[in-house]
Amino acid sequence: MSESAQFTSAIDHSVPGLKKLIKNHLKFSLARDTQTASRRDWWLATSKAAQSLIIERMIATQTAHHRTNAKRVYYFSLEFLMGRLFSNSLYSAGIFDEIELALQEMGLDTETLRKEEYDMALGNGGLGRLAACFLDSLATLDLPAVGYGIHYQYGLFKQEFRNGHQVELPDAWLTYGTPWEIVRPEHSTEVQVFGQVENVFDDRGNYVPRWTGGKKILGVPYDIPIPGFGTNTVNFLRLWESRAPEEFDFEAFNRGGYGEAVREKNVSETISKVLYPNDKTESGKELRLVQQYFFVACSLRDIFRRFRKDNEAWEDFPEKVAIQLNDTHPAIAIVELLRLFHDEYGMAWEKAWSIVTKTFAYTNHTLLPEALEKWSVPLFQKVLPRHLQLIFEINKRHLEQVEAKWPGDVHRKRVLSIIEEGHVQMVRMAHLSVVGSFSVNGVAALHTQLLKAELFPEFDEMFPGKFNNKTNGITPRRWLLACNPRLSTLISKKIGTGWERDLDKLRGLEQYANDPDFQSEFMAVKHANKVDLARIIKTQIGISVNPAALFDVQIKRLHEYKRQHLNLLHILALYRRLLQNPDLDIAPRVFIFSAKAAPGYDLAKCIIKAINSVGTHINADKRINDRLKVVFLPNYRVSLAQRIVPAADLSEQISTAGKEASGTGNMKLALNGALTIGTLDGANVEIREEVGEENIFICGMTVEEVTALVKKGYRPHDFYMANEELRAVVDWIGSNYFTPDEPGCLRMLCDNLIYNDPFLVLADFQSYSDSHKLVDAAFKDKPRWAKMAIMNTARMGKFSSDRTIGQYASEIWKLDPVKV
Ligand code: H2P
Repeated sequence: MSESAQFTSAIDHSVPGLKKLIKNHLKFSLARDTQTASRRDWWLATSKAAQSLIIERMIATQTAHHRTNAKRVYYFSLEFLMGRLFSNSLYSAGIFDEIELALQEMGLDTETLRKEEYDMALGNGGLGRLAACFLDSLATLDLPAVGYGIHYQYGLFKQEFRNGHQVELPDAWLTYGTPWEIVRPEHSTEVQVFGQVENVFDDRGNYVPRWTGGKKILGVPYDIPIPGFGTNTVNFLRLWESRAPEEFDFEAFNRGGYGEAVREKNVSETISKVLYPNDKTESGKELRLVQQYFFVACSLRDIFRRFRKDNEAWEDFPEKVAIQLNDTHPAIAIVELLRLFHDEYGMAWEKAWSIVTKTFAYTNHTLLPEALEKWSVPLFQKVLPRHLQLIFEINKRHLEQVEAKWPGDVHRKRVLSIIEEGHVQMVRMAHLSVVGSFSVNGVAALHTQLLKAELFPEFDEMFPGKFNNKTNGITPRRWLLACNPRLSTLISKKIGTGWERDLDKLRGLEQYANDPDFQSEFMAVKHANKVDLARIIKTQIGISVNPAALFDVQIKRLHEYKRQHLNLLHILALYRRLLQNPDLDIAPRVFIFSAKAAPGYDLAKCIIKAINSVGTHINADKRINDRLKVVFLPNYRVSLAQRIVPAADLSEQISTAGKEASGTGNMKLALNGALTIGTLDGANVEIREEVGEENIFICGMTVEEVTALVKKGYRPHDFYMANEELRAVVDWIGSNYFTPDEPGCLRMLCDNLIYNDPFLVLADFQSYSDSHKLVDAAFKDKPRWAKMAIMNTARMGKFSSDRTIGQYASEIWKLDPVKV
């Protein structure tokens, strides 16, 4: 471990001290007095008070990292789904209780204030949220780290429903600024895109290719401090905003053309304008590539500057710098680093490439072919002409190695090539990432196994040992401590604190799983959380739900492979059973969905419409006596998840086996005492290992069964014909019964199921439906359910992102903590 720096705070952490600090911010930063301050003012002033403590530690941390010339990890990600930072900052600053008291004395509370904050929604789903959990763990484990990404002006779209259809609205989260970020104009940096490659004489008289004539863009960094929990370390997330290098063209302005004068500026600023939704459409491809290059190019320049402050020799670069690529989105960094060394610093190819391949590590998050990024060669030629040349050279050398290993093996060369041949040549970014990184990891054991066996078997053979697994995790600070104060308090009362930094401690709860008193306390917490959620549901969408019912939750991106429509088929089957047998004895259920569909993804949008229409119908049907309710909460986001997760009884994790790389919602829900109904997919497999078979409901086909069925030729129509109930509910969807005002609008979903069904929904229906009967029986047995729920919470220790990050640090990055 490196030497530690001294840290003493200049700020008074007592309740009176914090009260004064908040009031000072109200007055001097916001020009308000206590009489006229709005709730937002109080939230801002309290946030700024917390931020002062955090910043003090951030300065100390950065000094310590600099003084010890520590190795740092740089987490490159196009997405950081941070959510709200208020509660997290208070907990991490170690002043949550004091602030709560200080606010109380002024007639306020944290619960009301935190709602004033706009979610920082700079991500689509699991991948972006994982990055946010990782930042939290890195700081908590005292690991020197910087997150790098884009300062999007608009986050993921806001979702509304109109007549059950998704409508997308802009997410202008920055309109009134945020108290958490600090602009760093002094670290602005210039990069270029487009242009051409010319041969010129370098300063040693060599005639060499140079990238010239491109469009210049200025990157301006904004820093968000990332405080660790229970430690002084504060790392930061640095997000780049794009600007025009010159404010605007004065010459054009003087000629009278204001529009012309600011046009240049607008083009440059477009780059950091919007986060791309996880979309399948072709539109905006060029801009997306420019975004990717822009942020990695800025970040690498920033890393160079920091490295050069404390180091002389470039050979030492991998000793001081590890760069983790969060999916292939930042993979162009591999080529840019090579270009900087080789073209700009005149380093020989072999040496430059050797440093590059000791610096990068790549995380793969998906096996779905449509999600593996490819850029066409003509597009590359236009946006990054020199990089394209370098990619061809990297590929040439790579294929020479393939040839050396497997002489004459054309097939191997074709599958291993970074360039995909075809009508239009494509650059395979995943291949580039594998070739340019020293480590490639999957995000759950099963995923990594499939990564090696199915997606990259030839690469695994070529680079033995390069592939490894790092099962995902979630931060217990946000996903238990902050989101579920009732359960956190109960846990700490029972087994003491310390679990927030060592989640395995929750095992201490196991011994109380059969204790009737503890069971009733545990379930009382769940009930109170359900009452809260019921209130939110009522205010948001006007539906009354019974908190005693089973809350059955599916919250995640809307995607065909995640199979929200399988859930819907089961809801319809239950509804039909109740209509045909009104005395059917089932525990009342509330089905809760929340999800955004990518704007260009028609089938996903159709599934939303179907759930909403079926829900409206069922919720209004008096005959079933409130035994079923279907709720779709609009605008799914981190802060909403934080309200749903603590209130869930059942967690739906029903992707087709082999398709969900890991899942992290499964971990959040189980940690908060929800039981999982799920397929043997992603991290569900490991959750089952941890909680035990008796505490989880597993259903559906295994990966092997899926593979066998697809190989044999899957015909959904056969399953449809063979199962009367299934046929009835599928036909029901397609029949206009639920959408009389919009005939035909669910036809696409129905036809897709019967004639296409690429994710085998119909094949898994019966098993899923049977499994739900077991859920129903278990829920009616209150002590049994309570025991199972407690066991889930108690056995989630493995899924702390602290465990995950600990493994990345020791096994991939070789990174030591620095105590501040
Ligand atoms: C993805 C995968 C998840 C995985 C997550 C983080 C891309 O997230 O599909 O299985 O857990 O990355 O590794 P998501 O589907 O939630 O957007």
